[in-house]
Amino acid sequence: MNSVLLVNPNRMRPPIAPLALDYLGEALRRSGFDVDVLDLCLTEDPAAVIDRYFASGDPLLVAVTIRNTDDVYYVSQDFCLEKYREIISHVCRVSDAPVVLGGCGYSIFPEAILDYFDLNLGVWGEGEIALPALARQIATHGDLSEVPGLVYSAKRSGGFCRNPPVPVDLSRSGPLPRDTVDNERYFREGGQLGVETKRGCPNRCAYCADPLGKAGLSLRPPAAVAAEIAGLADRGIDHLHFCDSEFNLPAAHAAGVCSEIINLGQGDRVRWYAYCSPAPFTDELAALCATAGCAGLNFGADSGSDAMLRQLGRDFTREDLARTAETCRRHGIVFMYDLLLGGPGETRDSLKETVDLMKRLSPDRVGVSLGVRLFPGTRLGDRALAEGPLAANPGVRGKVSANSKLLAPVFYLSPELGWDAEAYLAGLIGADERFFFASREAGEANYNYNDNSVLVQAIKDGYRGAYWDILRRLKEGSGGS
Ligand code: B12
Repeated sequence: MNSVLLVNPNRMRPPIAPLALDYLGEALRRSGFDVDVLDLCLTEDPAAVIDRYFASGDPLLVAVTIRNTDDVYYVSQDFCLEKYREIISHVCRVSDAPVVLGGCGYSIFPEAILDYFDLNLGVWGEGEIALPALARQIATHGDLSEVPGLVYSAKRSGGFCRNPPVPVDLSRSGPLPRDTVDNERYFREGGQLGVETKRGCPNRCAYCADPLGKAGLSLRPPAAVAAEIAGLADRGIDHLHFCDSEFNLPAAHAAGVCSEIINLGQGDRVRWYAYCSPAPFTDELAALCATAGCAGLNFGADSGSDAMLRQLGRDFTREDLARTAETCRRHGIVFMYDLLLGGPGETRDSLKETVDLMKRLSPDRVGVSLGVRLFPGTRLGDRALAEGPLAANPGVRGKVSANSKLLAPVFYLSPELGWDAEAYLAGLIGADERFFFASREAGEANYNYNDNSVLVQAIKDGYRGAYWDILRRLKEGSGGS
C-alpha cells in the first residue's frame, strides 16, 4: 500500500516511450515510494493487463500520463481522450484507489479533462515535486492545498481549485537512470528514444500549446545530458530525439550539450535529432551539432511568407530560412522544414510564396500541415473563442459544436483559401517528393506518426531515427540508420 501505479494509456504506433514516467518513477522512488508501471502501449489487451494487476495490486494512487489529447493533425483528427476514457473507466471499476492525471496534453486543458473523465485530481505542469507530494498527502490524509500544481474539486464552489506550481530546477539534475519503462523495447519497436536537454520554451508563438504546460525555462547541466546519452548508448540505444521544444533556444546551452557529448566521446556512437528554431542557427552551432552526432534537424519554419510569420508570432524571416538552409548544407546536416499553413490571413498567394520558397531552398524534407489546431490559452485559440460560436466562424473546422473548451480536435483554416484549399496546395506541391503532404481527398499518403504502418514496418526491418528521416530514407532507398 506504499506503491504508486504509473499508467501510460498512449497506444499510438510506432510507440514513443513515455519519458515522463522515467522522471516520475525516479522522483517517487527517491521519496520512498514503490513504483508499479502499467504500460498499455506495450500490450495487446489493456483490460486484461489492468485486471491482472489489480487482482493482487493495491496502490495508494494511480497516476495516468496524458501526453496526447489528440494527434493535432487536421487530416485524421484522432481524439485520443475517447480511448483513454475506456481505460480509465476500467481502472475505476476494478479499484478504489484515487486516480490523478498529468502530462503535457493534460496540462493544456486541466479542468476540462477532469470533467471529461469525471475525475477530481490532476497536476498542471511538472510532476517530479507534485506527484510524490500528492502521494504523501494521500498516505497521511493530509492537506491537498499543499500539493504544487494540483487541480482538485473545490467543495464550496463545485468547480476546481488549482494550486500554484513549484518549478522543478533541472540545473542540478544528474543523468536519469532511465529504468522505469522498458526503453530497450521502445527502441526496438519505436526506432528512437527521447532525451530532454531542457524544459520550457521562451517563445510565445500564436498557436503553440507547448508553453501552456511548462512553467518556465529550466536547463539541464550539459554534462548530465551527455552522461545520460552515454548510458543509453551503452545499452545499445543509439538513436535519440531531443525532447526540447526548441533545441537551439538558448543557443549557448545547445552548444554546451554538443561540446559535452563530444568531450565524452559519444559523437561517433550516437545519432540524434532535434526540433530547432530557424534562428539563431550559426555556423559554430552547426559545426558542433555535426561533430556531436546530429543526424538531422527539424526546423519549425511554419511559413515562407514574412506576413504570415508575423501573424503566427514568429521572430524570424524568409531570409533567416535561406541562411539556415545554407548553414545546414555547408555542414552536411540533413534537415526538414515543418510548415504550418492556413492560419489567419493565409491566402492562395502566401501559400504559393511559401511553396516556391521551399522548392528554392530545397530542404531534405518539407513537412506540411494545413489547418492550425486551436488551443485555449494561445492567441489563436482565444481569438477564435472571442469571435463567438465556433460553428458560426467561417475559419473554424473540425469539432465546432459542444466544444467551447476546444478539447476535441478543432482547427483554423483561413476562409480566404476557398473551399478547395487542399487541392490548391496539392497542385502547388505537385509530384515533389521532398514534401510530406497528406490531404483528406488524396488517400493513402500518411505522414502522421499516429498509427503509421509504413514506419512500424520500416523499424521492424531495422530502420532507426526520427520518423521524417526514416520516411526520407525509405523513399531514397538509402538504408536503415
Ligand atoms: C519531442 C516530442 C515529440 C517526438 C518524441 C521523440 C521521443 N522519442 O520521445 C516525436 C517527434 C516523435 C513526437 C511525435 C508526436 N507528437 Co510530440 N512532442 C514532443 C515534445 C516537444 C516533447 C515531449 C516530451 O517528451 N517531453 C518531456 C517530458 C518529460 O515531459 P512531459 O511528458 O510533459 O512530462 C512532464 C509533465 O507533463 C508531468 N507529467 C507527465 N505525465 C504526468 C502524469 C502525472 C500523474 C503527473 C502528476 C505529472 C505528469 O511530469 C513530467 C516531468 O515533469 C512535446 C511538446 C512539449 N514541449 O512538451 C510534443 C507533443 C507532446 N507532441 C504532440 C503531438 C500531437 C505528437 C504526435 C501525435 C504528432 C503526430 N500527429 O504525429 C506524435 C505522437 C507520437 C506518439 N507515439 O505518442 C503534442 C500533443 C498535444 C496534444 N494536445 O495532444 C505536443 C504537446 C506538441 C504540441 N504542442 O502540440 N513528439
